[in-house]
Amino acid sequence: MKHLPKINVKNSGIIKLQFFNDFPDGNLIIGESGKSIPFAIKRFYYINKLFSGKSIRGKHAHKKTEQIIFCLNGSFSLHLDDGRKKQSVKMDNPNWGVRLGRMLWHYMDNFSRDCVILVVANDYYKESDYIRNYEDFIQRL
Ligand code: T46
Repeated sequence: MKHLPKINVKNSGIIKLQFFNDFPDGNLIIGESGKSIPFAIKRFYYINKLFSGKSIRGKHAHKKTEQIIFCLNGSFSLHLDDGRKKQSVKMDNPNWGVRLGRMLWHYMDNFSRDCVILVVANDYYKESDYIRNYEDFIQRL
């Protein structure tokens, strides 16, 4: 698999999916809970129509929720910060995702017009699980 980035921040990493490209009619990419996806999926959401080009999403960390973010189409930049190390990853391949583990500040920008993002999570939405202030995030580490 080419262009597989190395992740150096804590509570993250690359999640590789099973990939079949031997069909004449397109690709098939598979994730399974407890196998490539290291938790039981309780929720998923996708983000599309990022037309403005100047959008910034994220800018928060989660206290307990674990997620994996995928770029299903197009591309975007994912910025990760564990409080000590920072890393930016170009997301442009649906065959792999990035783990957004607990206490990992992250935001996304530089979206292509055709970008479609999928996120799978191990818990339901709870606003109380979000840390949306960076100083608060640093203090809680
Ligand atoms: C994350 C990044 C990658 C819900 O009601 N339920 C949900 O499951 C989600 C994800 C959001 N919401 C509400 C909360 C806000 O009122 O939708 C609104 C927009 O959410 P937010 O500003 O957090 O969206 P993003 O794109 O900045 O962040 C999202 C996820 O919220 C977050 O967990 O890690 O994508």
